[in-house]
Amino acid sequence: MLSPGADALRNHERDYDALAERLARRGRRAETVVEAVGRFAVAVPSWALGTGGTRFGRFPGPGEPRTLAEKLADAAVVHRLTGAAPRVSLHIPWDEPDDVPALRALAAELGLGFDAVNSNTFQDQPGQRLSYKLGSFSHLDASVRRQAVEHHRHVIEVGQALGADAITVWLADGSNYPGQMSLRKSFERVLDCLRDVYAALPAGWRLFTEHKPYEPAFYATVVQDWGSSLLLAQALGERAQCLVDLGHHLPNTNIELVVARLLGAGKLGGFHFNDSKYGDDDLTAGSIKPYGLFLIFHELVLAERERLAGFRPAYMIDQSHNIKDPIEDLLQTVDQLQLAYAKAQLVDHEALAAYQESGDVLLAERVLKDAFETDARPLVAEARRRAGAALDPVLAFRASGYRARVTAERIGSGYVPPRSL
Ligand code: PSV
Ligand code: MN
Repeated sequence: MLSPGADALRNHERDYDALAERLARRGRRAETVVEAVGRFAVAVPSWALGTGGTRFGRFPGPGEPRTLAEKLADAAVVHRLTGAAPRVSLHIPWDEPDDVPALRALAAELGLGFDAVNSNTFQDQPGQRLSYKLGSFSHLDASVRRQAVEHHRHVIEVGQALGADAITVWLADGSNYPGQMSLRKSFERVLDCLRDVYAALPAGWRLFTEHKPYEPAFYATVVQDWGSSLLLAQALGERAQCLVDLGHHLPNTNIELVVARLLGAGKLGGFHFNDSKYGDDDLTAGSIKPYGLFLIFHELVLAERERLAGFRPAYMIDQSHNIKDPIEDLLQTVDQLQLAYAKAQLVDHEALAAYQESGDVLLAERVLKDAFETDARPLVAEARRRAGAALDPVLAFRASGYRARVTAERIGSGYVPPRSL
């Protein structure tokens, strides 16, 4: 247990008791929510532990991890302080392990495991034989497609050796101009290649198809929307499901509705959590549209309560930490996800169903608002306290001196102290 200090603990207990009493008056049990939050877990992406880059440059912070082992050490801190981030999602080849058994042993020592592995056929790698400039799975040249499939087989092998049980496939394939490629046939070629990858899945593995409307293919992306993603998952088979990255939607898309549709089809495989204002901004989850995040979790909690067939979502983060300390940003993110989940647990489902039935629009909406507007932070803090984690992960991290310690150790991490702020 991370000692929060006597005052902080006493204040927390008072806040928790007051909230529990208030909730009891509304017929909700604080205990039930705390237990549910205690079971919530989300994977940390290996690529988010270093500072992200923009087209304007990359500004690494002090003490950045230089190696995959150092990334795991940082991920373990996120887990220790939140109690909710026990797995890491690797991106290959960005984080290709050179000694897989050693990495697996190190992860186990740190109390970590591995979640879905991510492939990369959206960038040409040094020494790569054939270029993906004009696509990977959708490429007209069969040898390029074969190379891309081979890469996926390799990613699965690495994942299997690490104890992962899923692969997420995001393709940048598409076109920048009308006429560049056949809209129909490019999709068929992608499906053909995915069939090969699907056939290579080890027992118990799932394949997640991740869509994105644009970037880098600005005219027509092959897997551009949840409809295309669903077509692929349905054509592939039971172990293929769709992954929803919250930043991969055109402006104003009703993402909770997309989630509901995929749930209804038994094809909701998982999430890449983040938030955005304009596009695929990869900002901290809950930082821009917290009500939207809550409504997504409301759909997930409904599915959980109804024990929906095939409901086993893989929760992962996919963010780019450009100007915040990556560890702190991840701590803030996990906290926001725990909070949205806790609030969704506070919904009075019986009342909601009754208002829906009687057509009382205003009170039905108010049930959701009541849950969303409840300050659920003491419930989340209590779940973390019981897990031996921190009441306030960001403050605990700052107080721990971890960043200063690793800054002294990680010589050559690329950090250049600013001349002035
Ligand atoms: C693409 O924008 C994406 O969301 C995919 O999940 C990638 O694997 C990840 O970001 C990193 O580029
Ligand atoms: Mn993503």
